[in-house]
Amino acid sequence: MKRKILSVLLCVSMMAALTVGCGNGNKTDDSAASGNADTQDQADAPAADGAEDAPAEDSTAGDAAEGTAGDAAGGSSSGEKLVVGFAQIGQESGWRDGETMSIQTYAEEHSDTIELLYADGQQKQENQIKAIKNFIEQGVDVIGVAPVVETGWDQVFAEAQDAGIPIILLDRTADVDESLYATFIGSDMVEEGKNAADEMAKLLNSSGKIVELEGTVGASAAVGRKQGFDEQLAAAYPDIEILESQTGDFTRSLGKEVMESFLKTYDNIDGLFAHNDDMALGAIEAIKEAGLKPGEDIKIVSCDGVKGIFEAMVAGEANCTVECNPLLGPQLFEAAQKLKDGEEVEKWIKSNESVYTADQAEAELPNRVY
Ligand code: GYE
Repeated sequence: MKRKILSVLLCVSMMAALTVGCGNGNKTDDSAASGNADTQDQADAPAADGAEDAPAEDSTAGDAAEGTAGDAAGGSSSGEKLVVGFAQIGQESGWRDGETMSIQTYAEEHSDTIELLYADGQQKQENQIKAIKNFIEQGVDVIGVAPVVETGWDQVFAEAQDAGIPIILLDRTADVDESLYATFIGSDMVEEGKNAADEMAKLLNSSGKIVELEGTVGASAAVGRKQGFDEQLAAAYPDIEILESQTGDFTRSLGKEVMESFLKTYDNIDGLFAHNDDMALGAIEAIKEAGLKPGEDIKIVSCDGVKGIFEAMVAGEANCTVECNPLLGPQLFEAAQKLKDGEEVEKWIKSNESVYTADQAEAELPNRVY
């Protein structure tokens, strides 16, 4: 009896972890916690909190996907509803919470026609792979995945292909043969890196010493942004020197930590390029704690366009953000529906985005939704 209760509890907690992606952590946007209509009750269950704080156990995402898919796949691929399994990376940044919110909100608003199975990979590729395998077992119509790193996807994507389930890559690319995925929906990371270099050059009058905080090692968003930034410096701004470049894993806490060590090593830093705003926000704290003025003593350019960096720009503590649009929910489900209906989709569905500087921040801040 006791065992049965325990297993029911476990199941509820796993389902909660799956459906709400462990909530939105301690990030800013409350709406990120909203799951689709059918799973909202589970999201509200007390067990969801437990799941949120649970250590990143390897099996969590995979098992959770199994737990919920039974429910959701009830009408599933053979039925009327579009059933999409989405293997999210985790909750490393405000940007990612914005993307999760966009996907879950769209599914919730279209719950009469859409069923979303959501898995939070807690930053681990193995969890994302487990979730994809579970989606295949459940026979979803389409699988969406934001690949945490570029490599290591061939086998599981081939399994999906064998099962006749198209793969949509969201926001990050995977280093696989083009035949293994249907489309990539997201930004041009190399372009973002180039834009960041141009903005840094404007701030430094094309000359100075800078440090770089890179994103997750092996993630396409980090690889592309670095490539674009380096290429543009080499091509147009030979007098800007990168003193050191290190990963901050796209998180605020590591951004702060690595910036602290940069500040201990160098006393001549003119600028910081951070691959995302969260790391820049962490670095701003480190710069202030070191007695310097972020945005003045050290110019700051980062990518994403989250609310927090607009606030920092308004406060004069950051200089520029190269926008990267996370609100990809509508495009994800539109493409998935087309694929279910056997229609063609473009191989790369590009996002439209801008560059914002500090002088535009106050006017733009009220418009930011993530
Ligand atoms: O810039 C970063 C997030 O893959 C484009 O991932 C995305 C990046 C985004 O964690 O903040």
